[in-house]
Amino acid sequence: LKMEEELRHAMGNQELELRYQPQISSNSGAVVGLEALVRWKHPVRGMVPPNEFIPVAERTGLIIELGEWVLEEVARHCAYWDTLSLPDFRVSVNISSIQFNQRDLASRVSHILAESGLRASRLELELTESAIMTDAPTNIARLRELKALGLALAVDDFGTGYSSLSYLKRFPIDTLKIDQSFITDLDSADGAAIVDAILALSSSLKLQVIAEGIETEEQLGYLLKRECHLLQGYYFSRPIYPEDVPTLLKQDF
Ligand code: G
Ligand code: G
Ligand code: MN
Ligand code: NA
Repeated sequence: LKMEEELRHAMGNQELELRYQPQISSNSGAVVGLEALVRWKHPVRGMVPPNEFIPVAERTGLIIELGEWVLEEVARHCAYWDTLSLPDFRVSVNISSIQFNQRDLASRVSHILAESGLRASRLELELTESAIMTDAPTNIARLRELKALGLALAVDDFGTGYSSLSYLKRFPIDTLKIDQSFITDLDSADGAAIVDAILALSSSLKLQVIAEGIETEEQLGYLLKRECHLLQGYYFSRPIYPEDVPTLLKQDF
C-alpha cells in the first residue's frame, strides 16, 4: 500500500521520467527507432527500477494513467525533436497487458494522438506475447482497431509465451522482438536454435524482427550473419536521456 501511495504521489509530482534506447537497422547502421522506457526518480530512494514499480502500478490500476502519461510524454519529446530536422525514426512504447485489456484502448490512444499531435506513423506499440495470446480471438479485433489508427505493432518478449502460430499469422502485427534471454543464451546451441527458429518464422510470416539485449560483439556477429533486421542492446547504447537523442540520431553504428 505504501508503494501505491508513493507512486500515485510520484505521478502527480513529476517524478517519472523517460529514457530512450536506440534500435539500429542492421542494413544501414542508422538509428531507426527508439524504445521509451520509464524511470522513477524517487527523492529519497533514488532510481526505482520499473521491474519494482510496474507490477505495483498493474496491481492497483495506476498503470492506465501511467501508460497514458508515457504516450503524452513521448508526444511532447517528438514535438521538440521535430523542430530539429533529424532523420526519421519511430518510437516504441510498452503497453501493459492491463492496458491492452481495455475494450476502448484504440479510442483512448486515438484521443491521445489527436490531443498531442503525435503522428500515428511515428508510433509503435509493444505488446507482450502473453498479453495478445491470452484470449486471442477477442484480441484480433482490438489489434485491428489499433492498426487502423496507422501505428505499428510489435510483439515484445517473443518466444517466452505460448504463441499459437495460426493466430500469429492472423494478427495484424509488424514486428517480433526476440526476448533478450535468447540473445543472452546465443552462446549455447539451444539458445542459437531458438533464435534461428524465430528468424525463420518472421521471414516466412514476412514480419520485421528485432533482437534486444545485445551486449557482445559475438552476439552481434551472429545476428548480422543471420540477417536480423533490427538490433537493440547495451552493445550499442544504454537507454539515454531525451536531451541526448539528437546527437545519438546523427551517429552511425
Ligand atoms: O527499462 P528496463 O529494462 O529496466 O524495464 C524493465 C521492464 O519494465 C521491462 O519489462 C519493460 O518492458 C518495462 N517497462 C519499461 N518502461 C515501461 C512502460 O513505459 N510501460 C510499461 N508497461 N512497461 C515498461
Ligand atoms: O520487456 P522489455 O523488452 O520492454 O524490457 C526492456 C528492458 O531491457 C529495459 O529495462 C532495458 O533497460 C533492458 N535492456 C535493454 N538492453 C539491454 C541489454 O543489452 N542488456 C540488459 N541486461 N538489459 C537490457
Ligand atoms: Mn519492450
Ligand atoms: Na522484451
